[in-house]
Amino acid sequence: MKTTLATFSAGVASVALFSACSHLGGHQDVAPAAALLSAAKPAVMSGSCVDITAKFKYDKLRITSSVPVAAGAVAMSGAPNAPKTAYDAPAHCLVKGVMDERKGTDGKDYAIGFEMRLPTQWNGRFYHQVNGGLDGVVQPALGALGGGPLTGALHQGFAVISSDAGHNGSQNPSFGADPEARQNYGYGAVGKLTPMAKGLIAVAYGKAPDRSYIGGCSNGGRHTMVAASRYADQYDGYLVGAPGYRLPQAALAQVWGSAQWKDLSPETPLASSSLTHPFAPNVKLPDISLGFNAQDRQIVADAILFKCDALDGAKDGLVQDVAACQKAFDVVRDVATCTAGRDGKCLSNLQKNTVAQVFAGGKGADGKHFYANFPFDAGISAANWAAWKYQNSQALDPGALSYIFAGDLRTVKAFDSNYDELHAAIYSKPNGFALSSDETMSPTGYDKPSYMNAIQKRGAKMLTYHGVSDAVFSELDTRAWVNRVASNVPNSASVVRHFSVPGMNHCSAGPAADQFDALTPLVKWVEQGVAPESIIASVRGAGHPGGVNAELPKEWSPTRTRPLCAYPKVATYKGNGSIEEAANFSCQ
Ligand SMILES: [Ca+2]
Repeated sequence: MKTTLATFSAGVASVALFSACSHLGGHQDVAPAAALLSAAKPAVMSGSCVDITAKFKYDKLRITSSVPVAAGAVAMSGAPNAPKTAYDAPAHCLVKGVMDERKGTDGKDYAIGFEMRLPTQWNGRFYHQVNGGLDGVVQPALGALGGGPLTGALHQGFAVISSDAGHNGSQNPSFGADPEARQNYGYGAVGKLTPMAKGLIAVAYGKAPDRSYIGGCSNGGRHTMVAASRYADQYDGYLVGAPGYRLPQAALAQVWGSAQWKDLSPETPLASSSLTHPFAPNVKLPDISLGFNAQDRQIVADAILFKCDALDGAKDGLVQDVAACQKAFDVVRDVATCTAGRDGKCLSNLQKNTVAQVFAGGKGADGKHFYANFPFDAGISAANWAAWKYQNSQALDPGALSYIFAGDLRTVKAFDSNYDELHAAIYSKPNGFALSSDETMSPTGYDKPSYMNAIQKRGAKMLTYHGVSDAVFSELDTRAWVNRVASNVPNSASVVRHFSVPGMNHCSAGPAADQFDALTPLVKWVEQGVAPESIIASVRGAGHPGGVNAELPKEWSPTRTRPLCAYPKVATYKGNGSIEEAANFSCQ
């Protein structure tokens, strides 16, 4: 890591020099420093909630309700008895509506359902909250941020929109049969809602948003990255969490992985399986976790920590130096091999080879990898890691490939698929569709993301974060994308900064400091020109108002904090002071 770091710093220094030269008339190939976007100015809502929506007219829009909401805690989801926020949301106007109501080619009714929450006292900013999974549900437009729900964009005074991305029905992928619904899920809904939302804001406050942001995690991170490639003129700040920016490829790696785990698992009668369907708890799934069970995963986590924990200067249960750890750790070499049965300290050669293959991103008969490799990290021990590898890989990914991700409609089942054919289908154009699944779902030109030049030129910024122990979307894939930006955009650290979250699983959880607000530093970067070097994160220990993380190691302080460092820097222990406090670490 030290060598990489030195190279990186030298690169930044030389770009800075060239930029200085460009003011003197030379080196026009290097982008000039972007103009600083002015700070948003607050405003107060003009008129009542009902008045505003009555005044607002927009093509193919139907407002279904518009009601004032008093300041106070609000429900965090639409589920009955959903928990409420730990904070008071400001007084706001809640507008619900639909756009583009139509009949699909499959005969079903479609629309882009949304809600907007417009605070009475507005901070002058718009936040497009893009949601996770397969969308299909209008999640409350709170602009929730990482970890426990301690803050959110609405709480901070943003006007927030959230949508179902153009179809109704969470976790039901059948909308993929309709080309427009598939396109709306890929990118179209964000494109159609954005000008409408800005128009409603203009009516509500007498001015359009001064600054606009978009953000989400998982599929929401994907939406955000896609928006940067397709709607670069619409947003000033992009908050990208755990982006599934190659969602079809990741889903294929998941389905392939499920078959590898099954091959490792002793046959278990379905009736006695302890694995259940994540969305239908009464439905049992073949228990493919038995071949690499919780104890086995802890063995690997311990071996990773043995090799990598101290590389950042502190044996604290967190592997901060992710890159160095990938070089230092080899699962086949560094985990003891069982000579008899399981003894709680060893794995069989077959187990180790399977883990290595799955972490390599899967591979077809043609030798091509389906997806990125995954980093080894201590969060492999956690429940969320297992849920993605063993449950969602059987219950979610096959359906998504069948209807949305693998070109033409087909039936993909867990365990018995033709992987090479599926892999090719991701890149083929299905009958009746204008784009391949890869083109529909992914940022345009993500292999050479020169579109980030446009973002840079207008002074917009992108902040990415990703849990290193994310089991479905690889943190190394996000690093690879950031590295490709660096190859295509001069002084790329002036437009994108990435923050790894060691130990964290998919968007939250795991043995990690997973509570942080990345939106505030993004706003400061966009509107004040202060580039984030680190973000302070905390664990959710006993009594934490954002909800306790039950998987924190017992020896950690329940109030531990850590800096998340801008890649490629690493949070490094200063050598003295409590290892429970962020102040005793620096980004090196
Ligand atoms: Ca450490």
